[in-house]
Amino acid sequence: MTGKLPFEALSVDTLAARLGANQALCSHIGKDTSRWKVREVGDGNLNLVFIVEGAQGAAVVKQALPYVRLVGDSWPLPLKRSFFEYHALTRQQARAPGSVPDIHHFDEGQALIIMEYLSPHIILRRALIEGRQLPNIARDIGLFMARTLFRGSDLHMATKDRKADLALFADNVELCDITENLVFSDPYFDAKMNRHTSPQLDSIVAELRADRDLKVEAQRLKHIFAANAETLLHGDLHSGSIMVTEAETRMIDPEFAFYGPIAFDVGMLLANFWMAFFSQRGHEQNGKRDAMRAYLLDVTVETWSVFRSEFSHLWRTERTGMLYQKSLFEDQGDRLGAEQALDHMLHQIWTDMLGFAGVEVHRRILGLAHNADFETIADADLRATCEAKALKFGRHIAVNRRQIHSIDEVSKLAALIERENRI
Ligand code: SR1
Ligand code: MG
Repeated sequence: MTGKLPFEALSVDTLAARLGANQALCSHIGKDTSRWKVREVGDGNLNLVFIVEGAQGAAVVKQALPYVRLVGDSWPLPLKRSFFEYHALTRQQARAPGSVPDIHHFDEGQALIIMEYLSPHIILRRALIEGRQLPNIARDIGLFMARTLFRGSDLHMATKDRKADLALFADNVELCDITENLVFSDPYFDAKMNRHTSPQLDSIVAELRADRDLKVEAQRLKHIFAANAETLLHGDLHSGSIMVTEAETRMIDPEFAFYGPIAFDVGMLLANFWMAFFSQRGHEQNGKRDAMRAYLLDVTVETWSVFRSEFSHLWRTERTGMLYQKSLFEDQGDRLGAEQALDHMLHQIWTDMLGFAGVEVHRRILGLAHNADFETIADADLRATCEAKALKFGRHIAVNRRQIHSIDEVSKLAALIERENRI
């Protein structure tokens, strides 16, 4: 297959014939296509994902479709998202080595990426639903976020390179548009594709949509998201974009990558841990989940703490970009000035992170793209109880984000809301 052929979606039946001559794939799995076994395993909202096993190994073939898979061809979506995913993966690999799958091949015309098959990894969201406590995720994800977000910004990069990258990723318009609508606006009015657990949540949903403070805050956050081109974001860093084993953590799927605020990735990620926390009650039938709840709050505390300390370390050791130059601080013996600027920056990230987390929680319960943490709770009353608590929590951290000063305070709030009986 070459990039010059017209785009054609792969299928389980055509993949071996179409990719049988692909050197990169053959070198990883073996060239005898009669021994290839192909499975389509995509369970995300947008793309095809195949696992191809051959005599010598396995690989993943991910292909974009010209529409949103979740909705169908009534919602066209450009294939170029595969280009942004490929370029984001190469940058993440350079900035946080070992944190993403190895890339074997990229074909822009066919919008496909051939990459390392991660095994026995599973999707983090699934592990958390099953009640598994993974010991390394907070450290691994905290480091990934600090390294990619710091090293992709004007704190570290030569500004010429950053501006070139900014221009490259600025074309990821349609995927930004999805986030701008689905995260920041649609949950707060009766948008066409929204859905929620009904009738159980109807009155709460009506209250939230009439909540002026919340709507204003969501739009302030949307403004920050759209206007603060601070660093190269993963752009969709939720627990469905992370693969894990007991020992290893890898980030996948950065097709929403673009230059945006550092706090966005951090907020989206922590929101998904908080949603996992509030959903545990719905998964309790096979044993109590008290320890799992405590674990999840510990994970949020540790993730934030690792992020903070690695970001601070990079600030002190790799601040080579045009922002907060050492010539203004350390070189004049003013180390405290640099620390003051760092505190200021971390405070801003903290405050905005809480806001982004709050709206991410809301959109997963009120919008189009729900998450399995809640969706797999079959009893609608029980699901609504979990969701209502998460909605209340999300509203509190979004609207009061400037008055919340520590992650322990957020853990206490989550635990308090979880213990409340009434929704
Ligand atoms: C129409 S796409 C819906 C959601 O799926 C992706 O994973 C992103 O989270 C997006 O918002
Ligand atoms: Mg995805």
